Amino acid sequence: MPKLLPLPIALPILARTPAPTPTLARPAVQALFVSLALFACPAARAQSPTPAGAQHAIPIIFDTDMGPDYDDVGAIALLHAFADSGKCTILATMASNRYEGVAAVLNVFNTYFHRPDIPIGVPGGNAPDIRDKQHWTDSLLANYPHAINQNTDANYAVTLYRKVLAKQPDHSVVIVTVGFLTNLADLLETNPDDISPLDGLELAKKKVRLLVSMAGAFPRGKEFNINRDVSAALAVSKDWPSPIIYSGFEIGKRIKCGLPLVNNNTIQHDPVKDVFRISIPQSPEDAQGRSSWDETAVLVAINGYAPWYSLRHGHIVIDTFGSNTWEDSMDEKQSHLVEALPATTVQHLIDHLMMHQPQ
Ligand SMILES: [Ca+2]
Repeated sequence: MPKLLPLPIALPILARTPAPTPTLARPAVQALFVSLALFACPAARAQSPTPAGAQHAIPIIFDTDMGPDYDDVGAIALLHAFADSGKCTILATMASNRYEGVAAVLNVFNTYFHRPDIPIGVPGGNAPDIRDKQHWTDSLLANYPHAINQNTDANYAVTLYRKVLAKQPDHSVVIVTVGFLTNLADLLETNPDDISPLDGLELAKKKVRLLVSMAGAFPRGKEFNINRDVSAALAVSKDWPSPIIYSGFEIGKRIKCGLPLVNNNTIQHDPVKDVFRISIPQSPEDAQGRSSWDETAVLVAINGYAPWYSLRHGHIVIDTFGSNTWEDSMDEKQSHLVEALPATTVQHLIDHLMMHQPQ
């Protein structure tokens, strides 16, 4: 399923964002060190030791539609690779897609990477219900262990968000969404309860440091994650209290990943490899690898945006039909990524991290 939907007549053809961007606000040295350290490892196993002086492990919540596209699979592989390197602690994995089996698929990956007990959330009935056309989810559920079988075995995502956030230090949590904004919009609507005396907006304001979201297209477009739950994307874009970094459609589109993993004969019985092995041959447009929208969001959420990207500050403007534009402003909490290094640089990094094997 294409990530970019047909544009309405009123919008011009999508063009890449020009890059008159502000100077990077944080040092690029740490992120560059990490990328070079990763490339220095000759084995398939992606060792990425936390450099001396690096910050503590980032508490992170991963919110994904886990299909219909399969870049979500690359994204969760990166997430666990970073967790194994000590760069993040995975607090929860949330689904924003309610097809039956999505919780079990998340549990497959968490189990494979030796974290079977990571809490899993599933959305409410207002969420999209969209399966993968390549049937990689069916293959995973048939071939890999998972203690969770039904979505009803998992938590309600909004309740899990409240529980997880309530226990974390103030302004510490990073949320990365690579699917619909359904759960976050629903969280904002929650009232005080026995989990927290704060409503959803105040809880997010107190606990969340950063939201990184693969959503939108810049400077304008009509993108899948926004279009499939427009009301949620609108609510989050207007009311979400923490800084937001958007990774737009144009960022991941040209980053084609997966072939080195598929062609690596030393890696066997790996669910990440299986998904790319099954799916790449089914689409001619994936002949050079699958576009890596979701992986970029995880990379930025954990490693920061530099040196690969700079930020363009302002705010996203979403219309009721699911199209978006961008308005520049240096005062805004929102920003979107702008390419600062060639897409192939990120491609090599993502390809390497996707070959990470569980520790
Ligand atoms: Ca996704």
